[in-house]
Amino acid sequence: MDRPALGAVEDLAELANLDEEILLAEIKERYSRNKIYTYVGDILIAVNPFKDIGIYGKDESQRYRMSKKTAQPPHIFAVSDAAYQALLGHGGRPPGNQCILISGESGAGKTESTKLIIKQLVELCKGNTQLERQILQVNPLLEAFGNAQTVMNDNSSRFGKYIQLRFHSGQLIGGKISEYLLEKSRVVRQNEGEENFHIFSYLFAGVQQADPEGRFALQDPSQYRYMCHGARRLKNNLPVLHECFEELVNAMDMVGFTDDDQQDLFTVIAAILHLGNVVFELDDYDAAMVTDPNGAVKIAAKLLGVDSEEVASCLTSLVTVTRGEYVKRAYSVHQAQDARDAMTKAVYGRLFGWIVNKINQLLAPEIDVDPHLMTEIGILDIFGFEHFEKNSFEQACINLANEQLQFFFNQHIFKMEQEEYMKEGIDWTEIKFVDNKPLLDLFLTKPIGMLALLDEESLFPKGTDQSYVDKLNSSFRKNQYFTKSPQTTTAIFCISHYAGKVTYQAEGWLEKNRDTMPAGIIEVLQSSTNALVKTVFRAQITRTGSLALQGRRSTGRVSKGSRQRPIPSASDGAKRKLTVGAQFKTSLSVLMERMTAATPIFVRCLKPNHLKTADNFDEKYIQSQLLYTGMLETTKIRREGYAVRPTFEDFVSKYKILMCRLDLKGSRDNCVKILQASKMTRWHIGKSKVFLKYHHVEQLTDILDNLGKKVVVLQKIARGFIA
Ligand code: AD9
Ligand code: MG
Repeated sequence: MDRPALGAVEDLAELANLDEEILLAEIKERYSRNKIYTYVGDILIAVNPFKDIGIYGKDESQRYRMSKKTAQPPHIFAVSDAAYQALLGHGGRPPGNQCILISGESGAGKTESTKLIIKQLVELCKGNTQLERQILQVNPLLEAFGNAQTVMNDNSSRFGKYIQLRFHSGQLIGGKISEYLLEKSRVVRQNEGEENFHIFSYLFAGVQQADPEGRFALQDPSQYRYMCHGARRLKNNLPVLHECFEELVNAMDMVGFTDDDQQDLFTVIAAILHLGNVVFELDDYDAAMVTDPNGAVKIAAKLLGVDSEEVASCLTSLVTVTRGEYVKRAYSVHQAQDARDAMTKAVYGRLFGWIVNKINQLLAPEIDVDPHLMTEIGILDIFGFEHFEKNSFEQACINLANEQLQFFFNQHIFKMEQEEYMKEGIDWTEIKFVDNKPLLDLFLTKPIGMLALLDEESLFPKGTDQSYVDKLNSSFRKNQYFTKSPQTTTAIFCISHYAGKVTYQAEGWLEKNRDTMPAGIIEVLQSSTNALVKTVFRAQITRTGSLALQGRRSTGRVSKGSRQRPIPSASDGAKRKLTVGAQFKTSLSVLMERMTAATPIFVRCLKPNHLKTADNFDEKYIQSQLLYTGMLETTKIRREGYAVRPTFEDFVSKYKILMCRLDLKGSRDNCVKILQASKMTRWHIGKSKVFLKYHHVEQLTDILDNLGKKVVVLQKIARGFIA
């Protein structure tokens, strides 16, 4: 047989010869022809084109509606279609929850893919409902507050999200978002070449609409410390940013944020900008004081609806009660600056939590649906693997989340599948894969994983970033994934992640993990006259770090909840404030639990170059991504393996019609009879399951369809006779 032309094969699992070079050459050739999507069995590879290739219009949307996988070229819309069909129970499996897991490094195209998947899902179940219009606007809204320009991506997600779309009888009835670890530190500090969250630029560009009366007292963006890196780009891009502001307002209108909500949000953003400009100096007694009590602090306090002197006092001193007496301890200038930044981060973090909560209230299922009749498609879009010149606590958490996702992928694609072959007695040659479990253990094991040690050090009064690194150095001196710095006096260490070696600077980790608020500030903010500020600071923080609002406004929607384990909240007994690391660990495990309970569909995004440019395929860079994601092994297992594995009962119940016998029992023999009648080859029969390849399911569906057509014709003929 002739070898197909390079780039012509749409499913790499069909390639007869397979090695790393062939994989790379196929993907490269397809990319050069703007064919950015390629299948590896049921997994979709997507190479970021960094340009509009015009393949997401109405025509394509129509083409990938209840379509067969092999009938159309690979496409992200096909992923939505596959998930939707599986949700409804088409194609060899019982109906059930699905989850789409999108991975890839920062800037590889995960968020764009997420938006396209949701757009197509809405098209597939289109009922032209208000809810569908709301759901389409959720992403632009979240991106304004949660995304920012970084070195790796101009629209980088600085939080992870899991979007659950809920269905009843194939109709969209609600949605829920879970957010993971917003990078709050960005509000107060951005690295060289990076910017603050988009919302700050949008507010400057739309200030005339947002603040016609000039209450925000905003000056030129270059005047604000928190805008230090974005001010110049802002000025050069005003028309574009103004459009972004208008889009944001439209999105908020559409999702259901009232004018008051929007005004409150913008007010708090303006307050944060002023808060950043509060500076301190030492007074005659060597105590920190606000340099200009009538300046930035006054405007910020007014916008936050609190007393400016109280804010100034909380930022410059700590009041404790010892044996019934108030003791006031003055801060140094440095401590005052830290207190100011901690306050800003808390305000922004809670604001973001409030936005997510509000969206969830607005998208909660309106109708009273029995949770057992509700199915869902979850879409995971996390922050991609990051490796900057300087990597801090945020990068460690982001990279841990990516390790966890890679582990989940390995479990599903290699471990569980191969274990099933063994258990079911299928003749199988093991395909090896690189197991990253030791890396998860390095971070997560108790009591000596990196996060546990960080918690220990954070609670220890004398703990420092350096003492934490010293502990890491001694605990992991024999761990092959951990490398200590040759200079033991610097708080630096290296971790060999699945996606590459990353050097971490531990400076500030303890404080970031503790995430403490200046004493007294919470009380001050809880007494605010600004409704939003008051609400978010009266809310409880749950064990996963999200907000649990008390006395929330009723939306008139009734949510019956889901069958999943509810996320435990801090009010469930644990009064002690959890560290950021502990919250993140819990939210990761809840996420894994949810994903395990659903059928996963994987999308692997690849980034073709570091420059974010179109038509630029950096072979080495792509090759490294193929290597660390285990793409060659994945292709092999998809080529040799059996991706669909229904039980005898499920198989017979679905296909017994092919034998024209509705009373057929779900036995091994009956499965064999059906398979032989279908004239297919290369299937296998295990001890309790049938082992099928993807094309088998399509072939069986074709036979069923043809049979259905014949029945219709016969019915018509019969009716003709009777008439
Ligand atoms: V991060 O981990 O959040 O930093 P992502 O989410 O993987 O990252 P994103 O989806 O934001 O990356 O894509 C980065 C940029 O690539 C987008 O802003 C687009 O400019 C570009 N992109 C991505 N996918 C497509 C596409 N299918 N068509 C055109 C695309 N451009
Ligand atoms: Mg993203």
